Amino acid sequence: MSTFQRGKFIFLSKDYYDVAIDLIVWYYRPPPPPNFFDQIDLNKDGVLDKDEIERYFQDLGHEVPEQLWEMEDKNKDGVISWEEFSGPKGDSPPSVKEDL
Ligand SMILES: [Ca+2]
Ligand SMILES: [Ca+2]
Repeated sequence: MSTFQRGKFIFLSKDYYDVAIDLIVWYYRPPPPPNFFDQIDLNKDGVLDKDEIERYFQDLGHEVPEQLWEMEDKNKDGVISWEEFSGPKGDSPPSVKEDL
């Protein structure tokens, strides 16, 4: 009787253990969101400048699209900020230390 209960207890524990492992694996799996902004922003200053955009399209073997700056640089300051960028860019702006 006591042996049976002991065995059952171990069986249940292993089940819970497996579920816990599954949850941990699920929780810590690397997130796969594409973040083009981060890829293009080579100097990691939180904005995309002309050099970075040109280099990015050069690597792709394409010309920089004519309307790109018109469409993306909404405030016309010559750089594309994370807020302005319309492509995949992750969930939050890059952590850049800025003067407040
Ligand atoms: Ca940059
Ligand atoms: Ca801008």
